[in-house]
Amino acid sequence: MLLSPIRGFFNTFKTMIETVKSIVLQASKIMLNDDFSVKEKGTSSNLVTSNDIAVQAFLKQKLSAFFPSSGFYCEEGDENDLTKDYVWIIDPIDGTTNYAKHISVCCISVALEHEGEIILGVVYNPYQKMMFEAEKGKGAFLNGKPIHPTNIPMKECVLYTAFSAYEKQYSHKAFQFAENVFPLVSDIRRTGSAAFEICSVACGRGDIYLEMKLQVWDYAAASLIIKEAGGEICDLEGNPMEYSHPSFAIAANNKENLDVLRKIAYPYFK
Ligand code: LIP
Repeated sequence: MLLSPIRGFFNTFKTMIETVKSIVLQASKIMLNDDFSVKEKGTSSNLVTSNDIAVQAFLKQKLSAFFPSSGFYCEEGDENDLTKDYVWIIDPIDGTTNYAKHISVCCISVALEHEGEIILGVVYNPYQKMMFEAEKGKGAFLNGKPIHPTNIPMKECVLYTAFSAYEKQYSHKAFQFAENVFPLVSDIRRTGSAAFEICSVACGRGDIYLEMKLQVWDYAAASLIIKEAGGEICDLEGNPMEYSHPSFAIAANNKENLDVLRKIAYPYFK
């Protein structure tokens, strides 16, 4: 396995994921500092705070030192580069609107991409001290305990979904879909953090998820976590998630619900 020399090196000290979790925990201290400024990124619903920038700079500095030949692809990116062999895909604060309004559902999301696949993912909500993690082929964990999605039918499922806050010209589709799917599920939730919602499905705190036009950094780490937990995730066409461009994301506790949700959604969003 290509990673083994790298893993060999890092096993001398800490495993790669233990080091990444340690760096994310250190970065969360910046996030928990309430003294930050807020700016708009284009529209009033698309915000960035000074702590998004500070968390991202810290993560880049520490991960570059730890893995010098790696590249970065980050939300507040300046030198984004997916051409390196190993690329860190980072959302410094997923759920920035929540963060700016002191709503405690926001996460640091760090993924490691290699040859088009996510091989390591960490999603951390410091307010609820929830550390989600996964390495390819090794299962998924919440605070060190193995996690798995529910296995219940659609009518008992809680659906996480969103309404295209950043591009409101698409919101009518999202609301039409929500109104028509609502009778087929138990209830709907919207937390404002894609990474947190997909990880919540991975650990059975909610059951299915759908969102249009997500950025890669929103779902990269969480997409590995849900797969390693035994859940499912795909795009609107039913294909595996891509990490080189924004995507539609559908996630579910099992394949049956993934296929049903996708077939319901397709006419609204195709
Ligand atoms: C957010 C996502 C959320 C989505 C927002 C935004 P950000 O990420 O986590 O689910 O609805 O439009 O993309 O911008 O806070 O990192």
